[in-house]
Amino acid sequence: MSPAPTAESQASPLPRLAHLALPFFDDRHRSLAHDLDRWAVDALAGLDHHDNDAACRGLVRILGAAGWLRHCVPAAWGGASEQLDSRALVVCRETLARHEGLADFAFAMQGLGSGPISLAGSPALRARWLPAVARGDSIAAFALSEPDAGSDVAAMACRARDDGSHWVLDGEKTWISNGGIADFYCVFARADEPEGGRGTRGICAFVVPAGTPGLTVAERIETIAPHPLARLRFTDCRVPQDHLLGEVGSGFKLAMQTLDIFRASVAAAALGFARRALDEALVQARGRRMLGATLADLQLTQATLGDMATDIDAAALLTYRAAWQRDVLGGRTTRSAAMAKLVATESAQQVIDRALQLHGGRGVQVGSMVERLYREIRALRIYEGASEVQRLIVGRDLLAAATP
Ligand code: COS
Repeated sequence: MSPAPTAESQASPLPRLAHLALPFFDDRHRSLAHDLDRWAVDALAGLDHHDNDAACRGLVRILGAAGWLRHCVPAAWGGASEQLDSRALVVCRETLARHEGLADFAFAMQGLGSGPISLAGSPALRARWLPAVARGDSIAAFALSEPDAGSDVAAMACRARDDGSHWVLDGEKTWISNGGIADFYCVFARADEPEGGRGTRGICAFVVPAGTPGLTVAERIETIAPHPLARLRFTDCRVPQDHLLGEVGSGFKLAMQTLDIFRASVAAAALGFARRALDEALVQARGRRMLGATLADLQLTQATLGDMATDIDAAALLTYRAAWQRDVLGGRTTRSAAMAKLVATESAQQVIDRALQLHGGRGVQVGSMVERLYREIRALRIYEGASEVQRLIVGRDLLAAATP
């Protein structure tokens, strides 16, 4: 039996990128999207998902060799622009996610995992890791969450002790993307003992190279859309003093600043998945016959497609605004990034669910594109701050702004 037509096999290149004809972007962003989209058609076709570690390593390598990972680090260390360019990150993630979720993951983690070094690393740490991240020679990871401190970062228990010559880390980190395959981890741990065990002031950030004695992978974690993920254990894990990122106690703010940049890019990945779902839904609607017509002839289908496109555009405007605000207006973009992540991930879930419904039985068949998208999107409503956290951040920010 010949495979069902997919949006990929029927895509014409130009309308695919028409959504970037907006004032938020410069021509260089549009060119980037166009070039990456063309590259992805061949480079990502037929990716073998059987061994995710190998697939991920391979993706980092080819993304690096093709120059796309240069958008994950600043220019002074092999990057594409002076500072991390939020719109470039958004364009890359949206485009990659539309083609292949694991490629988006591999790209995103190079940025998030090295983000604290880009923002606060010493010249030596930057020179050691960032060019290698941009080339795809080193794999990065961001180790913030703990078994009992996911949304509530200030409740972290992982300890950092200064023994005079080294920082000594003890504790656990979990749900760490690239855990087990990363070459280094940006790890957050507390150097204080706050009353009640909760506080933000003593949190520090460190670079811990893989292979450092005392750092072990305690467990590999399987998820519904598999990617390398692990729980890490630190036992008397000693890193040199100069592996500290920024000042003692600046780790919480550094984590939040990193997330402020990358949350808008999570929104972009959700957009990429949603756009792919709409592409697939359009192919299905035009091709599938029922009740003596095509699905597309039915008003119910037309209304569904209308809802999907409208939700995507609304999410896109929030996402692009957040990235533009950071690049062009500067300052803190916590609120707009949170709004973008909240709306784009929640609405992408709905868009993909509608696409799956239009596919009927084929939609739940393992291996179909919409089935994959259905699994891919779910974690985005949780990682880098669950939807509930984004709502809380927006609400708090509103209240703070309204306080005389
Ligand atoms: N940028 C810079 N500084 C920030 C900041 C940001 N985005 N957000 C908070 N801060 C600062 C605050 O201004 C405050 O500074 P002062 O102590 O100088 O006043 C300090 O950090 C503490 O902030 P706050 O009181 O808001 O801390 P909370 O513990 O209440 O924060 C939330 C709670 C839920 C907002 C935080 O823990 C969070 O974002 N959690 C989600 C974490 C996440 O995304 N996890 C996923 C892991 S990566 S997959």
